[in-house]
Amino acid sequence: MRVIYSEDHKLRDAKTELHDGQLVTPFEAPFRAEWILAAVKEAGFTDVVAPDAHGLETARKVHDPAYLDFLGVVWERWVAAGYKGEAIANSFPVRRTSQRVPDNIVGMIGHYANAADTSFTKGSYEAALASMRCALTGADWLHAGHRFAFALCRPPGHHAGIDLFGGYCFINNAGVAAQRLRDHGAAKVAVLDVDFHHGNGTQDIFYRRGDVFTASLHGDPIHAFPYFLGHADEKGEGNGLGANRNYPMPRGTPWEVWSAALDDALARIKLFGAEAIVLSLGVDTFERDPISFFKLTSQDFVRMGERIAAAGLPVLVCMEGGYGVPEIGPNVANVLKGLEA
Ligand code: OKS
Ligand code: ZN
Repeated sequence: MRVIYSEDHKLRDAKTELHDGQLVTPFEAPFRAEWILAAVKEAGFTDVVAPDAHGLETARKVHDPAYLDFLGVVWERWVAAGYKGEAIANSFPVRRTSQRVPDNIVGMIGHYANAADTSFTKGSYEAALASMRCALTGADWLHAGHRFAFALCRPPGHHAGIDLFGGYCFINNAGVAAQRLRDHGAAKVAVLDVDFHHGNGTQDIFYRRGDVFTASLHGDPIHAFPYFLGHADEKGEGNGLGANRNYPMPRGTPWEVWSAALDDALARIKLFGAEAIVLSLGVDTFERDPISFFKLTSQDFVRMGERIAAAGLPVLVCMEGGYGVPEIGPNVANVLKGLEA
């Protein structure tokens, strides 16, 4: 298992997250990647490399190029406007409003945001690029004939849509990696999202495409972020009809229920004919995660890896969520152990 990790994740070190009516220190913080890196090394995954110097060519195939341009300039525009704090969207295009992009930076950031929790800060763009490069380097590792890679992506990516950031995500690392695998010649690819939260960005990117199957297991959006997407009746459109599958689950969901959904998703990925799986791995399904409500145990993460490996496909693991508790590291390492078992 090759691990791809960049120190540049530390450039994303926001001080504010709008959470339950207060500006708090973000859950998605640099210590997460440090703890995960330490735990996977400790578990024997010592083949750790830095990402290759990829540009934005692949990202431009899954994101709106104007959105990527926005990510590159938003911080300097915010500073030039004279604002002192971190850049936070507070006004959004919603029902019955124009989708024209405002020139005003407050309007522009609202246009490109799907939530106000995620502050944009100095260094966030550079960190997001490094995170994307980890995923791309992992995709290249699979293309070179290897069965597994772990892209230790930070910031995460699965809430980043075609032209939207939020939920701690800016560039959809898993989506970019899936595109890279397609460009390398894989006719069909699957993105399997096991993070506690629905992969709304990934779904958005591939919803009308028949070449990339997307499946997400998550807290029911009636109760959980991202609230507005992730229901079981969202099955894809046009060429993508039948290539999206959602498994919303209730509070307190344990392994027995969760793993039945996993088995169904894996069966459909096989039936679809995917040649590789990009695994959006969040360990916020853990029973003591501070912002989620499933009941997976540390041992369940080993089983998760084993079941996914049993599908017999190459797997690129991309890091998504998992917060607060020291178990995030061991839980990630357990998935990797299960994959290689
Ligand atoms: C509100 C918290 C919003 C939850 C964001 C979820 C991020 C995540 N302050 N996505 O997978 O873990
Ligand atoms: Zn999550």
